[in-house]
Amino acid sequence: MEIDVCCRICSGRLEQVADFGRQPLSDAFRVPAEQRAEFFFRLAVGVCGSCSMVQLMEEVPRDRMFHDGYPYLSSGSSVMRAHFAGFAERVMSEWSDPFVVELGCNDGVMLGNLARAGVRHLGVEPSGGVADRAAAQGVRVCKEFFESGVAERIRATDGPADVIYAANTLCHIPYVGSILRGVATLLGPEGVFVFEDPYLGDVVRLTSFDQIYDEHFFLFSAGSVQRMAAPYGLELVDVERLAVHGGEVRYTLARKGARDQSAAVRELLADEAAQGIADAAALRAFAGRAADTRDRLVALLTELRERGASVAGYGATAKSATVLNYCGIGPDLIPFIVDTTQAKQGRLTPGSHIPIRGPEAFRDPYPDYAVLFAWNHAAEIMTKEQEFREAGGQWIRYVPEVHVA
Ligand code: JHZ
Ligand code: SAH
Ligand code: ZN
Repeated sequence: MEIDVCCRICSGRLEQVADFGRQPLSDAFRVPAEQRAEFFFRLAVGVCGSCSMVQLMEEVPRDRMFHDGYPYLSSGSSVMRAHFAGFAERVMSEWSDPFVVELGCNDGVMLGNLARAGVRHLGVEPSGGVADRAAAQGVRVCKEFFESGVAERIRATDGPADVIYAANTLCHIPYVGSILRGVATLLGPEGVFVFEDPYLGDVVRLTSFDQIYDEHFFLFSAGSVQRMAAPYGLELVDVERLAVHGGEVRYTLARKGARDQSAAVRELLADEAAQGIADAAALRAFAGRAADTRDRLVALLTELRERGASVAGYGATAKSATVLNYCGIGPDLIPFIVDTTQAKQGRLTPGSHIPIRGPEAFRDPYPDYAVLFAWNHAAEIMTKEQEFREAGGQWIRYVPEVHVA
């Protein structure tokens, strides 16, 4: 049954366009002996008829997702380490003696670069375990959820920020109004708020429905971001398409009137309008393609099991929770998943209860097929795992559609 849900940006009415059913917390990997019942919520997506923001219909309380045991480590990919080092380099070349604040700095993958260069900075990171890792490499970090009150305190003690940065964090925050109020408080007159998140256009184009899970509350587009920023005196002044994490956009906001809007913003806005990027009908079609992917993936894995082929999963991603639980895939179809994150190893995937093993299990011996759940890191993983292919192994991918290669 569909109930009336209001947009978290403008209070407009949401129209439901996709339903991925009952889902667990995507990053709640369970110890096998755990007796407590798992937390589930309804993963459905709606689009606002007024401001066009695409968002979840149900919110998961933030402390259930982000806590001292939060397992995701941003430094786990060499491509991402280089990506964030590149951003730090850019900040250092564009600003002299800046104050940089990062929301969701995780293990310090970006701020570590600024800390080593002696740039004044502060990370705001509520997940204690990853925040400790950032601190261990010299990052100044406060273990809190950023919101407007925290921004006021930082402004009072450290002064205005030149750059506020948030990678794969803003889209995680349903209470985004408090964040933007905080940004408006903390940002210096010429400062910029730069954030990057999965791009609605790429998710729809690639049918990457696994970008939708508890932590990804919003799916931004240039149009919805521009409308979201306006009430806080902020303007969208630049956008940049990023290839990382399966297709993202890096948005730059500045105080109204402080900077000119780039041609890239006008082009992306025009592009989105021409495509009808947030049309309910287009989003329903996307949901239909996701259902096709589910049916084909389950059919393929079932056939492989019947043929007696061996299958493993590669990358116990947060994204995989949506795939596994939406498809009803368990250890009968994928007996184990390998992952380099120590905190995930020896545990079970949420909801689907597939054991997670260290990367050495992959070649002991190689399976016949491997489902690439970390498909956004395909280039990095293919390079590292060339021997798997040479040994006759084949990758199973499901973005943009199910295929074996
Ligand atoms: P990866 C998380 O999503 C959660 P996930 C979060 N909501 C988000 O937005 C993004 O990150 C940024 C492993 N791995 O990056 C490490 C290998 O085993 O796709 C990770 O567990 N071998 C904050 O979890 C996982 O795969 C490898 O060679 O979907 C990758 O997770 C590499 C490169 C990774 O993000
Ligand atoms: N920036 C990193 C980390 C992304 S993980 C990267 O791109 O890889 C998202 C992080 O946001 C988590 O570490 C989580 O603890 C943090 N987070 C969630 N809500 C937050 C908030 N209100 N303020 C600051 N960080 C938050
Ligand atoms: Zn709205």
